[in-house]
Amino acid sequence: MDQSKRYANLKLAEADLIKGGRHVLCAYRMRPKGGENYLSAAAHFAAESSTGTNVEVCTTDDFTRGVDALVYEIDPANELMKIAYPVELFDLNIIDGKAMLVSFLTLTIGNNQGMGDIDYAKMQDFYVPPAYLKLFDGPSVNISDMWRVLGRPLVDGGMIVGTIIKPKLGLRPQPFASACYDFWLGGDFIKNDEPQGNQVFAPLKETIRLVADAMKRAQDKTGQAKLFSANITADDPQEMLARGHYILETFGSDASHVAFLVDGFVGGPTAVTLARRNFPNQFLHYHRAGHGMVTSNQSMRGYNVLVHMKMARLQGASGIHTGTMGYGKMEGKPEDRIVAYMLENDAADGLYYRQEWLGMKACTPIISGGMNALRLPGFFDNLGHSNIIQTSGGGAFGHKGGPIAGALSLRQAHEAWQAKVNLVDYARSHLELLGAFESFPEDADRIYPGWRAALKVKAA
Ligand code: CAP
Ligand code: MG
Repeated sequence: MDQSKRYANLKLAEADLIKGGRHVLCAYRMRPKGGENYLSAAAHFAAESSTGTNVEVCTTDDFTRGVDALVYEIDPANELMKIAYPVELFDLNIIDGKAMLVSFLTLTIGNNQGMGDIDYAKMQDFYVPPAYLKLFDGPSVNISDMWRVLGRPLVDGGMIVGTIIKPKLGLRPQPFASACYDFWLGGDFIKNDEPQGNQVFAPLKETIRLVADAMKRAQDKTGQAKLFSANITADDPQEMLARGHYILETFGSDASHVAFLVDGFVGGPTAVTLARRNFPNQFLHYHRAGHGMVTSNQSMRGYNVLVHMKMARLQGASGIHTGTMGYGKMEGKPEDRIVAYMLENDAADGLYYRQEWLGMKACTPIISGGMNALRLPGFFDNLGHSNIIQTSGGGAFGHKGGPIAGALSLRQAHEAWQAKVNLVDYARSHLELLGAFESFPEDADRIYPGWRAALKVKAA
């Protein structure tokens, strides 16, 4: 059934829709099943994503038609479809009238992801009007609050030197806490790896108690504040609350040094919002493990990284893993920097829409995945700044000098970049950085050809 008469209006101008402020706009890459008319398939997609189904129903009245989602632009040759969703369609809390991301997901990338006449549809960008934006929590804290704990400037405080305790799983409480202590003697920030929690060989309550003690001893030894991001993800909200409260009680006077890590993609909006609303003083560290199933370029459905990041900022993530933009081990390219700008600026251009964040706090890019000291300068050159949380697991624990040297090599690489000194020159007077060249020779050869001769290091 062709529903384009009702669910499409190609005369609508995007500028008018934005000026009107009553529509969420979504751009999709969509291909109809073979032989389907593009506009008809797009209209059906809009119907299923708002007030309709595949046939007219007798209960539809004029008010219903007034909140139809409308296809307002199509470009079949480029598989582009844009839909305007009236903000009235989205579900709001009964407790406080605030918006919920789960409703945005259910409508804009819900049933429409499996329709018989659509080959695929993947959201590329979306625009949130002020009337809807103000109903989201947004971040309560971000990197500025971490800089405050670290005693740094609250603006441009620079890279937070971080790691992930590796191996990903398998350490019992004492070796885990010892690894934390060692890294903290050179670094600032440690996170649980995304699956670390309460495994039988590492009971959370014992591990956290030892980590809190390790933090105190590392702070005493270095005279510097240290930070820990503890994973509180769980299926049951009561479990998440129990973990969060236990962790804060155990860290006690160092509670402000604790972030809460939530595996936000697999845990979903409820897990993220539980952390955001029950622990608003803690940096909400959004780990995105699993996102690749929809965001990868290999996936033609779901949404891309840009959409994922915008959703995370709306939900109130203090920081989210943003990818390494081609400089680390995960999928990515230098142009992905627009994703970081969308997280941290008060206005930014997405792929199809300019988003004004109207003072909503910035969400901090967390850069992780195959990084080490040698890869940092190129990453910062591409991004244009170093106000990020950077976590190197292999880049710290794979350093020939161990985690302390690994941490110091990361810090030295950042110092060199800030001072606009070439890393090879900086390594002449910084042994831990020199050690990074020797620890990651393939990277060194690729990024700094001739480094051996320059630093008089013989081939292994
Ligand atoms: C990195 C990491 C991160 C991924 C996340 C891992 O470890 O801890 O979870 O990088 O990717 O488990 O692989 P390494 P992203 O530093 O040892 O690579 O940040 O892109 O979500
Ligand atoms: Mg990890």
